[in-house]
Amino acid sequence: MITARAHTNIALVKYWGKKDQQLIIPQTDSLSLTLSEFYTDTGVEFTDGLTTDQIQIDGQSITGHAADKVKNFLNLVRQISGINRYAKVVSTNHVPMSAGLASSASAFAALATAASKAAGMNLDRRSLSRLARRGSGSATRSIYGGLVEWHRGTDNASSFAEPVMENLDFGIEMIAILINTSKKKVSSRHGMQSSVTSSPYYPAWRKVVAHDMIAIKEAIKNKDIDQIGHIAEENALRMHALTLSADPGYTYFTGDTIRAIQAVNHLRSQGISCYYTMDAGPNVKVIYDRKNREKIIQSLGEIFGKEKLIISQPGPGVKIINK
Ligand code: 2P0
Repeated sequence: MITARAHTNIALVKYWGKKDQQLIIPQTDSLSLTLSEFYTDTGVEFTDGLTTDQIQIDGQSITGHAADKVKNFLNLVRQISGINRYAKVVSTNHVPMSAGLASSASAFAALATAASKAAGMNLDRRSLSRLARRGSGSATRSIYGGLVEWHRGTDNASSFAEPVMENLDFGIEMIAILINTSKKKVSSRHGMQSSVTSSPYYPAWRKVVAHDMIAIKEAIKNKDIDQIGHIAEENALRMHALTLSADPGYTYFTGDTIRAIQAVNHLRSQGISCYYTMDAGPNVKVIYDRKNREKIIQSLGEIFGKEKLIISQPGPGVKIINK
């Protein structure tokens, strides 16, 4: 069995919409930070004697929609590699306190890496990034560590990620505030498509991302955490405006999401710089310079409880962790 470890990522410039739903070609570029604290280990073995793929996640055999997504992905790997055996897949999510932050990004980045290797292929990172993309868009970026850009491209060959800065030495850090860990009502896949087809703001979003990609790469070059955080915060709010402006409109925010936003704004008004971002769920992630960590923990801990705060550093790219 070949086992790979991939870390999840938080988008600072978000991916929210596909141009090609089959190949998962996005409407826009995006840029993320890979995170040290949240990762998935996935083992894959193609063996004789199986009559179907066997998939186990966190100790449970899975069936239904989640299993179908994995089987479709394994079909793709079989098609590319020419292998004709079924696979045994064993996957474990490492997320502190079973926080509900497990993500398809780390899952499909680990699966792409383990399955392609188990099928006898030796793919380079760019090819792994393309392959991971076919499982889930955000997985495209989780092949690499640090700050990572996904070029939207126009076809399978041109849509892949690459690192912007892999080893980060300028103190950027993130706290995840665990607000609600129950399963979301609107999946990202459905939600983003609804935004593409029904939000009148979608054309403006494409322009926002084109602008933010240039600005954030400049901020990264300057190692300017305030500028990175500011761009990420505005980009997140504008992504969430696409959910509110869809038909039917919806939101991933809860009351506690707003409370967290207000808490970050309050910290900033006190001269402690930190910035928020949210994905397709209510949890809020706070980006800041690690020199401000204690003050931020103190303040957010008073509101949410320190046990609800998880600190994460920038994380590494995908690795095979056995032979
Ligand atoms: C992102 N998100 O850039 C954005 C921001 C959530 C909000 O990518 O349909 O699970 O599998 O390609 O990657 C979540 O969507 O969606 C996501 P699919 P995915 O990280």
